[in-house]
Amino acid sequence: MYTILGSGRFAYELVRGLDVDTKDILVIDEDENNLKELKKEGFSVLLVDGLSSDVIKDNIKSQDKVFILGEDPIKNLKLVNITKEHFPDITIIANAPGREIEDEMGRIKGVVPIRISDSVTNALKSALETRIKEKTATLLRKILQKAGSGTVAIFTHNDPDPDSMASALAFSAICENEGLSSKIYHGGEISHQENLELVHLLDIELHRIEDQDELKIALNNSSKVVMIETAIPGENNVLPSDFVPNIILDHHPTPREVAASDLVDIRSDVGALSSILTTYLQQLDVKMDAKLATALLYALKVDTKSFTRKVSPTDLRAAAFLSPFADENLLKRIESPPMTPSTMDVIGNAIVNREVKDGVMFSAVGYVEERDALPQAAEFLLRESDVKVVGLCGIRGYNIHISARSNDPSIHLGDVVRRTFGNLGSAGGHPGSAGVQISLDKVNIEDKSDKELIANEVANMCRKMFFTGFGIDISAKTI
Ligand SMILES: [Mn+2]
Repeated sequence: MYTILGSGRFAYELVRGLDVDTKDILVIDEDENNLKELKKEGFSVLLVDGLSSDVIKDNIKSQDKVFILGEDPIKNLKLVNITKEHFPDITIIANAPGREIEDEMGRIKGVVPIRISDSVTNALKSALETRIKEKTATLLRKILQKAGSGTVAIFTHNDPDPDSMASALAFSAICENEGLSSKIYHGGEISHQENLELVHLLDIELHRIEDQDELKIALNNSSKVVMIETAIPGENNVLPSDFVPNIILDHHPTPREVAASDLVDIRSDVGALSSILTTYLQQLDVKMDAKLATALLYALKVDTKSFTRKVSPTDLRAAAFLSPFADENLLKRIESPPMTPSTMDVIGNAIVNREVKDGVMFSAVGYVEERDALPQAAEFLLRESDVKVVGLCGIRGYNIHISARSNDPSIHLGDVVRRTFGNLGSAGGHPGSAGVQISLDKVNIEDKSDKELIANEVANMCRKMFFTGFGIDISAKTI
């Protein structure tokens, strides 16, 4: 049985929405007008003089589910308390207009407070959002339908990450759906094993722009130019700074106004651009395949740190939509790509050479074949218990590289390495991950051909500086 106390307009909607027999619902109210309509529709109603303790005791049974839907917060709280006095284990859903009442009701066992007016506002807002999304998707389709002959040129930021690659892939699927050819361009390099694995396993075709001539050709052949996850021409992308693209899609707030001739869609409240592209794919009825769904879902996981960071309802809806299409095995293989033998060697040496002081670990591995081995090894080293910071130093070509990682939220690693190494080369990064690159010229070595000597000198210098950077005093002992 469902008992509804203090009916009003919400009760009317609720009882008609409840998927149960009309005889299983009893509405009790003091206002005859509120009950008239319901009575006409066959619901059991009870008109009372006042919602007194006796009325509640006599008309509710302990197994009932109770809704208290009046609009007066104080009265609702009183009714909750009276009902609980008689039936301590009963479930009550109560309208709690206002934060204070909501908090107070929330503390009572078995009471679920809801702010009905908020729910109404949210429903209205989400209806508006849906409408705006539909309109933007229709607008995008119109823009693409007007694209002349040529290729739609999709530009990501220089060193594309999973989110930009998956979003670019989604955009080319949209183009294909409209009967247009497209090409994805980027300027820099694709690094990180996982990213390379993503490109390789999903067979993503990316074109790297090497020089101005190539850029010119790409732009001349394009019917429309789209910027993906990069919004300011010339900043972290190969486009000229005075260029105006047709479309900009991003999910990062931009420091200044950006301009596109056809469409700008930047939603900085969404965790991954891939989620925004997923919405477009849905709205435009683009056929989803395993490759695209896997790429988008992987990107979504990376950008939201497996749904623990900056997740919005749009991201969750995208994940729910994508997961049935995604290839679980493929996803697993991208997430833990096979390691090269030389990376294994680097990890081995890094473990052997490690030194830990006050939770700070430093290790040096001398010359490395792949620069990417350093961050992978640094991440691995951070798994040692009680270690909160790792700095791993290696040499590649004429450069010293340090990959640093931290799991201590009180430390901003990027700031520390910039302070410590900034005057020798490029150094900086994020709170949890940072990097340093220093030319070998900065190290005082007489015999430049003796690689072992160089490696030792570099290790000593970096070790001393790294520990000192974290305020750890060390004697200049040789590793
Ligand atoms: Mn992103």
